[in-house]
Amino acid sequence: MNAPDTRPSSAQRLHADLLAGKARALSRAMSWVENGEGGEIASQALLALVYATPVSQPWVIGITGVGGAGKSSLVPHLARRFAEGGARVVVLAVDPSSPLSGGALLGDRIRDAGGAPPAHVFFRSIATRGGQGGLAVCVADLIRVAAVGGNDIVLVETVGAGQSELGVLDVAHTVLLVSAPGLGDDVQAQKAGVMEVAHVFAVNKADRPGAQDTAASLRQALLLSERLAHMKEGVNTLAEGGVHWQPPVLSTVALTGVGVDALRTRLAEHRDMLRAQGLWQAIDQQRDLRRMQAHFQAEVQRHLAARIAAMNLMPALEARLAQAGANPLLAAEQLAQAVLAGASDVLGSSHNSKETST
Ligand SMILES: Nc1nc2c(ncn2[C@@H]2O[C@H](COP(=O)(O)OP(=O)(O)O)[C@@H](O)[C@H]2O)c(=O)[nH]1
Ligand SMILES: [Mg+2]
Repeated sequence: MNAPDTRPSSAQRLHADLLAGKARALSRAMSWVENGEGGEIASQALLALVYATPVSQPWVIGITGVGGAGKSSLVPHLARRFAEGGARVVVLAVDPSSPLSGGALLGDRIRDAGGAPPAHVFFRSIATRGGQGGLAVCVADLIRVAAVGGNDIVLVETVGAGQSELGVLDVAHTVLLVSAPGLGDDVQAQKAGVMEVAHVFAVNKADRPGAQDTAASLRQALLLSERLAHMKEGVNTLAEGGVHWQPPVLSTVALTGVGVDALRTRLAEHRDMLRAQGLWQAIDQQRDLRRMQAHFQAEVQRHLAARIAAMNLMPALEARLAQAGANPLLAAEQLAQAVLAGASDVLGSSHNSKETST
């Protein structure tokens, strides 16, 4: 039979395997989406298929806090608890600076976290800083891949400093801030704006001296920020409605798993609150909106680059820049005008003295 056109492409096959929940398909699909490992065209095709697949969105929990607080130690405990409750769990570790976030090591840690390794926990460390759309876009794509793979919960571990990490937290429904005594991280967290976005606080290393003080100062800072958040020009806005969630501060010992059950319970309460208040979908929609914006920008750039090439504008611009006293900003503005107008003569006609004087 001669029907070569009807054979599924490699992207279609991988997508089908992902949907069927086949072993290794999730890992492969993530490599394609994160690094373009399937080749640029096939990887883009896979991503398009992934976004075209109707799926229920997983619960995304962002886990943040300064390095050394115990995030990577805590995450396997949480993943295990959720998996034992019947959920399929994906862990994404976004910490390229730390060799501790390596997938193999995380796998070891979940085994260390007690008993036999639970089924349905998948670990993945994200090594890149994200491609064109940045880290948050990369994570959003991987969450969607996880969703198509039939996963219910995605835990995203990220160091809570810097804009790109804060962007990653935007994709989460629930944000857990992990701190520990002796790191001074309550102050750092406030600086980075993480305190404002966290819903649940864990003071880890509760076996260490100073844990009580860390918890107390966190509670103090939360009370203060809550009061400020609801005060607008001296008026308390809390009464005007709006959802009230009092972020709990819990103690954990990631080395032993003490406090993890309570932590899981409070996280689930936050999830239930989001659902009950109808806020759940808004977060997914926000993520899709940001994803659309990123793709829109990439598309515009791609089209413009193609148009610039077709209009053959660069040689003239480069020649102009090579002249003494060239103005790169002016050249860029003229290029933009020319490309947007689709008129290559903008470059020549709108220009002035310099050309005529040479
Ligand atoms: N004493 C104590 N040490 C802990 C606890 N949790 C983690 N650690 C240790 O703290 C260090 C940093 O932990 P890690 O999970 O890598 O922190 P991360 O950088 O936030 O991911 C490791 O040496 C852990 O063994 C805890 O509850 N108690
Ligand atoms: Mg870590």
